[in-house]
Amino acid sequence: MKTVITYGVFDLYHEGHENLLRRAKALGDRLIVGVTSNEFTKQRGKLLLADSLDIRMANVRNCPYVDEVILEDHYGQKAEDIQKYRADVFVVGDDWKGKFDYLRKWCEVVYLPRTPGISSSSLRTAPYPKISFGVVGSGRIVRRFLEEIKTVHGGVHAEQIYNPHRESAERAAAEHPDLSVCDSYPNMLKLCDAVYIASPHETHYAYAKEALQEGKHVLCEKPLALKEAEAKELFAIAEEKSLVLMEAVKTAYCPGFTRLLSIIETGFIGEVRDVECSFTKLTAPDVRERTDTEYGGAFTELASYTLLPVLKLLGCKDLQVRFDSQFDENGIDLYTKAYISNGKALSCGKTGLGVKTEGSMIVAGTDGYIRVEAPWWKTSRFSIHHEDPQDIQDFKVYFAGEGLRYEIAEFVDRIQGWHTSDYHLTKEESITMARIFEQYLEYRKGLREE
Ligand code: C2G
Repeated sequence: MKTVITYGVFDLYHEGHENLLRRAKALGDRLIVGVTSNEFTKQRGKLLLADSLDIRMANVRNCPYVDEVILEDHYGQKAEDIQKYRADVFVVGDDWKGKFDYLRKWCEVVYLPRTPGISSSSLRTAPYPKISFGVVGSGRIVRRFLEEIKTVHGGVHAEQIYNPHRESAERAAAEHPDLSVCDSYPNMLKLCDAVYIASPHETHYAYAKEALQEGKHVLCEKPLALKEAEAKELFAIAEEKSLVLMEAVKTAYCPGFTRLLSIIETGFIGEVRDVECSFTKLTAPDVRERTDTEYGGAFTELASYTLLPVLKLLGCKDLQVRFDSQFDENGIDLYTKAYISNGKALSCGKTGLGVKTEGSMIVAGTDGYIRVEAPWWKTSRFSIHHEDPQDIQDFKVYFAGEGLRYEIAEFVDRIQGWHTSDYHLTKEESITMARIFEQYLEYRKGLREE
């Protein structure tokens, strides 16, 4: 009995896959196929799968050449499986030529010619309407966005860029040949399907409102708005026009943070009683966030992150909010502690510019606590601790690149209708954040008037 084994994602199952499996089976008597899990597929950079895992596995199982289907969910599994199943031959398409030679230690390795002219990613792009992004702003985050959007399949392209300071947009476009500079925001809105707004905080609301009124989906950098009423209005327009409006707090969409929350929800640390997290950044003194006396400062720049776990774990209702800030000579806050409680749990979110502290997060509960390693906002490693100091459970969840790909992929998923839930960052949470920003700016204004 000669056993052949192969692996694949098999998204949007097609003749290329079938050809591979037929030729693989011809090399032996039994063919085992490992189908890659969603999480492991994402770890390998393929983000936007069209088929669910059970559809992908069912398609492979229904193939007449396949005898057994297993799930591939971690690096190193191929070596384990080949020994476990005593596979005689490992087969894969020759787009992987050389990548699996190390398996020759256990079995024959065969790279078969790919079927030309077909691939899951081309199929994934073809049937779905292309989404053309217009980008507003051309600062640091835009450069990261333009790189990250390339990792999101599904026909997603940034094609226009607008900045009132045209020369800045031209510099960004120079680095991205398929990006054209628009001379006005209304003109850009005519050319795109969705906008990514990454302009200074105080302009977000107006840009988002105009885009929504023009029927465009909006992914807006945090903070979406600095007033509760403005945030409410934006979501109302989006709902009325069946448009997607998302606040781009990248942590909310990354798999590690989602895993952290679901582990806490399952009761691993009992009832949450305290959330402490920090986000501080040492910057040059002349950057926007340290010179704009009206909208700059540590809290408006970074508190979208520190508010996220607090609102996720304490909820958005009946919150008591108090601030403590240290200001520079211009009344800009360099270090702010936001104390938020809901009658059952406490929290302290620390934000700092020009002050540096540990970027970790601690969630304290009645049965133990979770420590999320710095930078907690790129959640990838966390551990659960109990009374017994030896009783520690470690978790590691892959965080790809700059992490913007997760919010972009979710934005595209929701525009395509592939999924509609806003559970990663709900409307209520975005509106509550805007309310807390509004409270902070009133607090700061009050202190300046004293
Ligand atoms: N394939 C092919 N011809 C195509 C498309 C795919 O022969 N036109 C082969 C691939 O080479 C692979 C198999 O079909 O051997 C599954 O392809 P994918 O689903 O794209 O999976 P891939 O990401 O290539 O997975 O770790 C090994 C990988 O898991 C292979």
